[in-house]
This record gives sequence, structure tokens and C-alpha cells, in this order.
Amino acid sequence: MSGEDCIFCKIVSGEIPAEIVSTTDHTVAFRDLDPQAPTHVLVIPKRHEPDIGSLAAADPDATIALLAEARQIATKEGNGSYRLVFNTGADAHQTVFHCHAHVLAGRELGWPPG
Ligand code: DGP
Repeated sequence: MSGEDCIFCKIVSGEIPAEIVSTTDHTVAFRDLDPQAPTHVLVIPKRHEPDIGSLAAADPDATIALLAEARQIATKEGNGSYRLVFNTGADAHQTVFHCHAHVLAGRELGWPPG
């Protein structure tokens, strides 16, 4: 899927509304439509890349910015414990093929994941 058809690119451009938590030079963070924890924020790069591995290969600065912003949000909203999830590939339940980190916090999180 190219940037043109991508729902998260449309959130970056403002074409589709979202509850924005933060924006930086490289990232946008917004609340997940279907929250799985009291804090469930998606942090995405503004640049369209399908997954975290592709982003890391193409743009290390944006990758570091994404991780740093995830930590900022988790620190601000959580109690120090949080989970960062990058579902990667259809079998891992990736449904939107624009790189995104799920920041989950605010409740005890079970392990192993399903
Ligand atoms: P994943 O399964 O890892 O690809 O997660 C995609 C997440 O994106 C899923 O938890 C729901 C969320 N999502 C999908 N479409 C939208 C949208 O239009 N707005 C918001 N805020 N979240 C969305």
C-alpha cells in the first residue's frame, strides 16, 4: 500500500481526524480507535514505511525519534511500566501497513501475549 491509500498517512495529513497526543518533526501520536488498555497510543512516523524494520533501514533518525516519543508518552501517562508492541506482518496481527508502535499502559499486562 502506498502513502496515498494509507489511513495513517491521512491521519498525518489531517485528512482523517484522530485524537492527537503529540507531534514531533518525525512522528505523530494518537489514541487507538479500539483501546486495549487505559493508555493505548499509536506512535507513527510521518514518513510512510510499512513496518519498524523498514523504517529502521530507511531512516534511523525517525526510528530513534519514534522510540523516544513512545517513552515520553508512556512516562507521562503510565506508572513506569508499559509495553511497546510492533505487530509486524499479517500473522502477527498487523492490520495497518504503516509502521506504528502501540504504547500500552495503565493496567497489568499479561504475558505471554496471544
Ligand atoms: P495493528 O493491528 O498492529 O496493525 O494495529 C492497528 C491499530 O490501528 C488497531 O489497534 C486499530 C487502530 N486503528 C485503525 N484505524 C484507525 C483509525 O482510523 N484511527 C485510530 N485512531 N486508530 C485506528
